[in-house]
Amino acid sequence: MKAEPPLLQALKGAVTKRPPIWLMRQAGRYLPEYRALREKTGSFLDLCYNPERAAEVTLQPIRRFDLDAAILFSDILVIPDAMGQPVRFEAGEGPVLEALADRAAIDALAPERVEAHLAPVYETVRLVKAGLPERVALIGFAGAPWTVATYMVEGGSSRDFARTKGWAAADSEGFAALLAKIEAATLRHLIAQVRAGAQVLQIFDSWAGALDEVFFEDLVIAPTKRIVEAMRKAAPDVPIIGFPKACGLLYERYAAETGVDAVSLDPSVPLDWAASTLQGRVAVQGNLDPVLLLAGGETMRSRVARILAALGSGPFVFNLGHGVLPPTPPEHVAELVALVREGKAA
Ligand code: 1CP
Repeated sequence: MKAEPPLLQALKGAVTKRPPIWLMRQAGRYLPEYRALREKTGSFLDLCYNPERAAEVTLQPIRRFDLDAAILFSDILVIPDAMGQPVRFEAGEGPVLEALADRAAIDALAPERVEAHLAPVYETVRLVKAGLPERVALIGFAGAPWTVATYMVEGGSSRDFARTKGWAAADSEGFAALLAKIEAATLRHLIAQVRAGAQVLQIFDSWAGALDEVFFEDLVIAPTKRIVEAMRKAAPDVPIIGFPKACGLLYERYAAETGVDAVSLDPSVPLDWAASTLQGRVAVQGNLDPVLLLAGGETMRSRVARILAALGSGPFVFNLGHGVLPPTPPEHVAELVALVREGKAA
C-alpha cells in the first residue's frame, strides 16, 4: 500500500515524526521565475485562467523547496467572476468589482455557471496533480462566503466593511440570500476541484476577525458548517482546513462547531492556548509571522523553535500566519523549510 502524504496524515489527526510544511502564497512575487512568467501574461486573472501557466506557477515553489503540499494558483474572487459579477485586478490597487446594489443584483447571480466558467481552473488542477510526486499533497481552496461577500458588496477591498455589515444589519434576509448564492457556488467549485484531483481543501475567511460574536455565528460559523457538511457527503476523505483569520477567542467556537479537520492560526494566536484549547479537537496549522520570514536570522530561528515546541506534540502542520510577503528572500524560505525538517525544538 502506498504511504499517505504526511500532510493528509497530520490533518487526519496523526502526530507525524516531523510536521509537514507548506506556506500560504508560496507561489508568487518573491520568486523571480514567477515574476518572469507574470510579465509575459496579461492580467492576473488571465494567469489564473491559463491552465499551463497557472500549473507552472503552482509547481515553481515545489521545484525549489522541499514542501509537503502545493496550493492551486488561483484566487477566491473567481467565484463572483463565475457567477456573473466580473472581477478585475488593477496593478497596485487590488480587486475591482461593480458593487452589488440591491436584491435584484443578488438574484441575478448564477452559481450554476461555476463549472463552465472555471473549467480552466479544473484543468490546472489536473495538470498540477500529474506533475506532483506522490508525497506532495495538492490543496484546493475557496474563500468563505462572508469574506467573498465583502468584496462583492464593497466593490473591492475595504477597511471597515461598513457597507457589507450595514447590509447584514438592515436586511438580514437579503444578505442571507447573497450568502446562499456564494455558498452554492463555493460548493460546486470545491467539488469540481476534488474531482479534478485536489486532496485537501482550505477555506479562507480572511475577514472573519471583523465580526462580533452574533455576526460570527450567523455569517462565519453557519455557512462554513453547511459547506463542511455538504463536502462530507460529496468527498468524505478530503480533509478541510478552515482559516478564520484574526478571530481571537472565537477560534474555539469555530473549531468546535464548523466540523473542519484543522484550523489555520494567524500570528496573534497564543501557542499554549492553541495547544490546550484547539489541538485536542482539530489539527492546527501555523503560525509564523510572515514578517519574521522576511527578516530571517536568529529571531526567525528562535520563533520557529518555539512554535515546534508548543505545537509539535499534537497534530500539526507548519505554516505562516498569513501569506509570504513579496520582498521575502527565497533563501529565507529554504532555511525555514530546512529548520522544520530538522524538527529542532528549543
Ligand atoms: O500579480 C498580482 O499582483 C496578484 C497578487 C495575487 C496573488 C498572487 C492576488 C490578488 N491573489 C493571488 C493568489 C492567491 N490568492 C492565492 C494562491 C495560492 C497561494 O499561493 O496561496 C490564494 C490562496 C489567494 C486567496 C485570496 N485572495 C485571499 C485569502 C487569503 C488572504 O490573502 O487573506 C484574499 C483575501 C484574496 C483577494 C485578493 N487577491 C488578490 C488581492 C490583491 C486581493 C485583495 C486582498 C485585500 O483585500 O487585502
